[in-house]
Amino acid sequence: MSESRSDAASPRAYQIIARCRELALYSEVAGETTRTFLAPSTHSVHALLSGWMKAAGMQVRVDAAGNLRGVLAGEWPNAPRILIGSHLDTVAQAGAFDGILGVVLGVALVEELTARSHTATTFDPKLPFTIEVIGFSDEEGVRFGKPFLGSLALIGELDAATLLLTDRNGVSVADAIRDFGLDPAELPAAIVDKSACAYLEFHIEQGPVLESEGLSLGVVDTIAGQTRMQFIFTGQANHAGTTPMGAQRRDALAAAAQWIVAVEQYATECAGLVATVGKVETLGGASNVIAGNVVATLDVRHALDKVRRSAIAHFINAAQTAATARGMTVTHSTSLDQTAVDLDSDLTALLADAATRAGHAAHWMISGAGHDAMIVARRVPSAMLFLRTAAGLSHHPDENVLPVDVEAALATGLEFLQILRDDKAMLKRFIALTSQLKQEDNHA
Ligand code: HGY
Ligand code: MN
Ligand code: MN
Repeated sequence: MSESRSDAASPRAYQIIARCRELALYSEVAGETTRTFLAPSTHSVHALLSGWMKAAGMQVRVDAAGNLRGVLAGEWPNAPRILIGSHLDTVAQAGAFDGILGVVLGVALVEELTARSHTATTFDPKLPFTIEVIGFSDEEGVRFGKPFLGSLALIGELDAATLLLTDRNGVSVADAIRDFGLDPAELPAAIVDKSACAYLEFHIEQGPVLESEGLSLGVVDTIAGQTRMQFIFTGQANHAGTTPMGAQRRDALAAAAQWIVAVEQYATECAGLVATVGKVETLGGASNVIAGNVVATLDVRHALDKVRRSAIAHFINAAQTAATARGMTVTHSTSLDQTAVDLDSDLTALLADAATRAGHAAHWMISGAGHDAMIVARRVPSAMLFLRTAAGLSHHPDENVLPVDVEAALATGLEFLQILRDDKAMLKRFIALTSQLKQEDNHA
């Protein structure tokens, strides 16, 4: 069922888009949107979002991992807590919506709720739950090569080894936290409140599916597992003009090139698998020098972990073959090995029901992109609502969303909260599910 794009969108939808574009101006590189973990520009993002959060009646803090946390208290202390969040960091030369849209939409939901209940003096929405909107400090993993630093802190898994990771300037995660004016010793206070019982993440789809279906919204049943690796091809730098072609050359870039084509070919022939060599660096490269050392990244994803793992074994062999053929060596390391995550089926069904009640079909789909929800889901039942991405383009400055789709997401979010507000038994189920997750984790 495709939906007309002509549905009217409220001023709130246009405001949400405008706010995302305003936040996108805060960047560590002028003229583009590049904002990595706790870059100085994050202070400005925190200030702008905090202003909107406080104006909506929320208490605001920044936790020791640099997550921005806005809380609208429920009717009574320790009321069940609904988390709504996504990430504030971006890839290099990003668009204006990946991550940040989920945070701005969370704030807009609270504004809608409090605006509807605004009395002369205070915001008093009398909600049977607390709402916590979270802007995670790092999901992309660009600065330290390890993603999800913010959501790992939320579930208490930003561990000592991770704090020691260093960026390309030798700055550790712990020092980056201190440089931002925070204290790593305070990380335990970043752990999600035990009253949390549900997590909702709005996010652009970042792919072509909803666009091809002519739909505004999708709900995510599974987030594909992903592995991020680094391969180092070690050959022999030599003179490009005097070294004959063939056995005397140890050309690391030629070996990497053969491997990259093999990766692409295998992935193309394996249904549902994606494999990407996104970055290749020739160490000390020059046009008249045969490449001696090449570092290449590899990103492999699939909804089934066993398919992803056999693909990785194949790629390691292919690298070995390309190196051995040239009398060279190759090594590899893994910076992320994240299993596929099924999101909570009850909460996702409730979200799909909310979309229907808001007048929108929600397409059930797999997410090829990773999201904070796959981390939060370890502790709290989680669900994701996807918004159509114009032309399926993302991780690109031209990334875009339609006002009509933002409107659909906002209406769905309000219906989602209304269902939880009206159906106490439903809320109790998610509270029970959360404590079950905690027990499973304690026994793990
Ligand atoms: O790359 C991803 O999966 C996401 O954009 N972090
Ligand atoms: Mn991204
Ligand atoms: Mn994202």
